[in-house]
Amino acid sequence: MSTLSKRVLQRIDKLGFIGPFIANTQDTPKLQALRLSHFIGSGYHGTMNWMAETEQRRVHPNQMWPEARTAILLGMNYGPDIDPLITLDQSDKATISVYARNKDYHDLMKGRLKEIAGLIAHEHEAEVKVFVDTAPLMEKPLAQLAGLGWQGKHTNLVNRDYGSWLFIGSILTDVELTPTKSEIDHCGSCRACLDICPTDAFPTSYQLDARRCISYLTIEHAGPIDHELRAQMGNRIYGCDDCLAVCPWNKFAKTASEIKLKAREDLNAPTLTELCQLDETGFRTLFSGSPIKRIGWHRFIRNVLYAIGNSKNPDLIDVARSHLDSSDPVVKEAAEWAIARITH
Ligand code: B12
Ligand code: SF4
Ligand code: SF4
Repeated sequence: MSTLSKRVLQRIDKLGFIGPFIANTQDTPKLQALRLSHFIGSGYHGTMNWMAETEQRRVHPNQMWPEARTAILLGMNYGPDIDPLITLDQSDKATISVYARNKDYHDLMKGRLKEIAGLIAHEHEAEVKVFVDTAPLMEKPLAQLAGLGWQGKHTNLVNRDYGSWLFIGSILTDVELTPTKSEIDHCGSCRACLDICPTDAFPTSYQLDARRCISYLTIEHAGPIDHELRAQMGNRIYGCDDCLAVCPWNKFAKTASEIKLKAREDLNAPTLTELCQLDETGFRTLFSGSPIKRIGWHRFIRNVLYAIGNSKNPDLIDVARSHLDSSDPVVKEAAEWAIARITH
């Protein structure tokens, strides 16, 4: 078995990655398939049909690419430099999850992963493929196997030095590399992430019912959100960080050094009024290069209107009223709901 060259290691470091952590794809635990099957079988994936459609490819890296022998896992730190939950009790403000306060990590990481993969391909005469988030690959258990961190009770990966503010990038290759040591669970008796969840989205430790998760509801879910759940969303208009932010392992977290992942000043505490007044062009301009652009203007305004309703702030009635004649029935209903929630 071989190892990565000094040149590759230096490049990984220079490009701002944490790692490399290395796993042999054949060591992927069988339990993973059962757990994914339980997740999908319970309907926890909600309307993310792509998860069920790709289940067979997802369960094991070799189901997706039979020749893959090694997974190289790299982390990217996006640690915030302010308390990300500070706006939660400010009724005129919106809370955007930390990962979406600047550039889209998919674009940023993919380019860099390709550069490293290119070097590996050249030096080892190997085939390589790179992945960030969107491919049918279960990145978290693979990252735990390689030692990048462990899956905490909130199901995300936690690293002893960087806490939970980490994106995961993977390179699969057909060359055999010496694996690094896998990580063990360091959650102990803590259950802070489970207790803080505003929508009670954890049926039990280490399992998430995505249908109740605000991240799923605000980003993935099209159409109207269940009334009981939208009322619990507060002013979270894109994603949610509560279970990450409360983790005691973040005491050791370092703030992001990558400038494109540091929060934009204007997205730390935007007002609900200014966001609700955005027209489609304004939305596209404000969120150019941001992951928020992916959900589209209508879904974004839906989320902002739910936050306005939850604010119970009469000063926001007028701005909500401007969407009562929306051509989108979901936005129209969200405006009606918001006004009714403030006035009653
Ligand atoms: C689908 C998805 C979502 C869904 C579902 C999330 C989920 N937990 O499954 C939604 C839209 C809700 C979501 C939200 C978020 N996501 Co997301 N998401 C994914 C995606 C595409 C697939 C995850 C998956 O396979 N889920 C299926 C379940 C079954 O898998 P699992 O979570 O690994 O489940 C394990 C546990 O349940 C465990 N388990 C089950 N039973 C038991 C029992 C015991 C005893 C034990 C020990 C374990 C255990 O085993 C399962 C298999 O390993 C990954 C990227 C990827 N390709 O992997 C990103 C990814 C997980 N997301 C990411 C991020 C950043 C987020 C958010 C923080 C964004 C935000 N701020 O809003 C939130 C976090 C919400 C949360 N608490 O999980 C990052 C996480 C990075 C990290 N440090 O872990 C990833 C890895 C993307 C990336 N490349 O960086 N996400
Ligand atoms: S992201 Fe928010 S809603 Fe989703 S599980 Fe974590 S605390 Fe709950
Ligand atoms: S908050 Fe506690 S239980 Fe949750 S991931 Fe962190 S250490 Fe584990």
